[in-house]
Amino acid sequence: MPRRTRNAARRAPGASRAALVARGVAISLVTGLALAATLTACTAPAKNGEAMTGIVPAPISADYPDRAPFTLEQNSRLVAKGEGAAAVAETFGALARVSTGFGLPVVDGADGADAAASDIAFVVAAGEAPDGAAEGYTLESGSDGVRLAADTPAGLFRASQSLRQLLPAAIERTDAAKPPADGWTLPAASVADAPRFAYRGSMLDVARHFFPVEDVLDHIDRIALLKLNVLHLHLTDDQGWRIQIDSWPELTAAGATTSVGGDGGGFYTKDDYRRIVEYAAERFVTVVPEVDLPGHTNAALHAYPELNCDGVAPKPYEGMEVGFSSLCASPERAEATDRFLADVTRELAEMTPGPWLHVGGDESLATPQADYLDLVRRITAAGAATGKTLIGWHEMGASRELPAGTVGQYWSYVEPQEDAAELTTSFVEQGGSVILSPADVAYLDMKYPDDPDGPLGSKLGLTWADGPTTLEEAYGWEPTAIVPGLAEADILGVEAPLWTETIAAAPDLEYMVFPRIAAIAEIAWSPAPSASALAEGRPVTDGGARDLDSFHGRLASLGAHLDALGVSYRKVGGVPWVD
Ligand code: TNX
Repeated sequence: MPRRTRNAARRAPGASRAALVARGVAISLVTGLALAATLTACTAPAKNGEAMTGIVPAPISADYPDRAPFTLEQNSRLVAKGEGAAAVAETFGALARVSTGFGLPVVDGADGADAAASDIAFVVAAGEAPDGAAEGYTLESGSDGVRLAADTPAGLFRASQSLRQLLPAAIERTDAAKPPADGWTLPAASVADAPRFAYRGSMLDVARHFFPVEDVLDHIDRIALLKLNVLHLHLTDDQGWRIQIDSWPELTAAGATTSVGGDGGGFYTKDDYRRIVEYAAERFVTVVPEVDLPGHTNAALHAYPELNCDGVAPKPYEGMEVGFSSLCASPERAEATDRFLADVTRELAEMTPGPWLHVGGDESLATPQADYLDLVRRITAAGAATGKTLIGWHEMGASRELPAGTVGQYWSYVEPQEDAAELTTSFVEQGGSVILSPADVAYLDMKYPDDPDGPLGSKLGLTWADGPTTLEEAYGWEPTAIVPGLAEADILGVEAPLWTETIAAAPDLEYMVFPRIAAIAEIAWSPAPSASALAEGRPVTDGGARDLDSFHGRLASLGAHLDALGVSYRKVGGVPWVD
């Protein structure tokens, strides 16, 4: 079995990259487009002696004609046309200037600067994306230049991530890279692309273990490379409260000092959180904050005795059990509890520009069902009063009084267990939609098979969700084939959660997340398998939209980029990784 490799590329602190990049790009969330799509050849010739190239997630169509490549060089400019194009060009420029050492000035195409053969044009204009898809784009490259075009800045940013993947992997380096042997070339390419689902998420549990801002910024940059557009932060749990709430200061003063296993605590100040939100927005990633209620609340109950039915604060918790804590539904605690719910959701909504607020709702095993329904009603009333659309784990579907549009997040298995399917359908019946995170294929904290006994491998990950989970299992499921009766339009998207009971530092996180998150990103972005493949229950088919050989080949190319970024990913078997 391949062993975990650490790589030599230097890691730059995320902050320095963050500081390099232009700010203030508006978030743009878009709806997915059903594009009747056939996938053309996605694998291009070898580049610079490195790997087969190609894009992850697979585009709708990608052709690599046998023509002269484009070469990025000393005099290349980034020619921006249309509203929002310059900011996207600048984000790409900030990355590519460091590794290439080129100036790569962003110039305004509207001022008559026509793109030359050595330039990259970044264009935002109506009618550029396939079928006008909001995150769709086209990419054309050859010896006469490169043109990225989209209807929206978000689409243009997605195009720039395909550009990033098609360039030599050394483009990712956070120090001045030795130029690749063939120069900074991009194969001649013709790509047309748009996402299948509007919500393509990565979740980080920063409550079981806390991760500093820099780690989160690094993670955002890497998920953006895979065209994910949501970072869900699980901000509170039994082991820690990780977000500053001014009106309830003890939440962080007393509730943030612990984590699983006594590894110390931490929390994000409002400024930290805003930094994360801004860095994400520059990459067209929306932050979804979660406060997990009414269970998973030991840290809050420890900080404020008045939230407990008996008025006594429980001890801090550093174990790994779930389902023992709960807010109190009793009328004697109603004033404090409702004030807590209103203040927390209000402050969180105020610092969150995105449209969503996640209010948890999972595994409230210590809450009697009548109390659970009462508390869910009060939690969602407080959340809805902020104007945000709420998201809850699928258990919240037990309530028939959910605010309009509430989204359910499914975390049972590919084969739904117990009443998970009915609870999930309840969100759709009440006018909402669904995010799919089936734990046996999409939970990134499930162990890999045959984990090495290395310094990190053996202690990382859990197995409860039918684990271990292979890359191929993460890749081999179909969102519309899980909850009976759910149509494509009922599915807002797909998310891969990383729970961190066993994951305490950035290299552990990277090892569990990559490469399996690439499989989830491809399910969320790439065209749906054909109707006949679906009817046969085979989303992964030779030559189809989801072809395992193609995925493995493109993943090897992505691996070279992750190496250059210094990501400590698991080199799973079956992928022709480049050494
Ligand atoms: C289940 S599934 C949880 C988390 C744990 C995770 C560990 C769900 C919504 N909650 O509380 O961290 O399992 O894999």
